[in-house]
Amino acid sequence: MLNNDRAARVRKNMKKAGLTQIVVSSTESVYYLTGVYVQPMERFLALYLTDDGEATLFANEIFGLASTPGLPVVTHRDGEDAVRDLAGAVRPGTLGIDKFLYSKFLIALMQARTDVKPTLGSAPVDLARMCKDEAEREAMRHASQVNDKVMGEIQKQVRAGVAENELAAEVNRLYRENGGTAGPQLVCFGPNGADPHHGGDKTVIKRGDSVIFDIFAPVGRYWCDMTRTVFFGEVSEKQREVYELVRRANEAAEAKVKPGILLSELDATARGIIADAGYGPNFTHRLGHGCGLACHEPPDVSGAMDIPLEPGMVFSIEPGIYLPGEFGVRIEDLVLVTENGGEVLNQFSKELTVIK
Ligand SMILES: [Mn+2]
Repeated sequence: MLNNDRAARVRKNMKKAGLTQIVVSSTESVYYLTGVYVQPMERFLALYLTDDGEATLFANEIFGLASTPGLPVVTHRDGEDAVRDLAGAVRPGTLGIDKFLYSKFLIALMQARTDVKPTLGSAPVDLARMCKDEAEREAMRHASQVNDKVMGEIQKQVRAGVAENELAAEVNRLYRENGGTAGPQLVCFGPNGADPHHGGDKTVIKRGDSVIFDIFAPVGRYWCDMTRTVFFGEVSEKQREVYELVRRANEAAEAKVKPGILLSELDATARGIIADAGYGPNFTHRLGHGCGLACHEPPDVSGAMDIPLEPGMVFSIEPGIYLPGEFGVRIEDLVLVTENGGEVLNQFSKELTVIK
């Protein structure tokens, strides 16, 4: 069934972008518009949407979508030309293409229809997805409540002799117990925390380590994503200083969240606090990323994004300081932009915590 409210928003965005027809192929975007959730792997799935009301799903018959109520579905079989039917349906002229459509399908489409001019066409759906509607806001709140609970449980399991990958596996068990799905959790001890994307390996905890938990999973269809850093056994003066600095950067950026503020201003706020203390070069990534049906989705929260916050946006605020060979600290919450401010979706404490 086509979600008419969402399709109307996408069509409005198409008009602004000067697009009369688009092909939507990412799993999340097709789900957003139709409620159909399929991960097609190497096979073909595409929703063709026009500005004048047409909406047709093109899908491999193996997905079992032939009788989807309220949505025409054109199926093909394995071994057949997967884009044949779509190529027959699109109109001459400019055609917006999903950024995630495989080039093998795009090139086949271009060869079949030389009168069609493909252009990047994800923005109309991305911009609609960026501002969550009421049902989505509730789903995001729920996912982050689950994350708060998982964070509380996993911190109780920090103990002498434990390895990163044991805790990572336990995080996934806790997600499954609470309606979430497993994934590659980031659990980093001591110097491993200086690599922002270090995954949990066999490293065993040592007294005085910082312990980063960057944990994320879809709960239902919507993602949570939160990071906390704690210390094991004891905390040094330098660790304390860096921790409080990151926390101040996180809280200062969160306090600024309201409609109209630029995304780049949030990044500048956190980055300025860290740079003023001399750690600018050690904050190596953007402040945050949009989160929703995908863990990472528009908007970027970076210095390059001079676009204003709008109600319904959900993104992470996750400053970090990374000291190679020593330790790392990152603190991350998801924040929802409300009509007149910001709602931090994670309630889990940011007080400096030393686990004995
Ligand atoms: Mn994140």
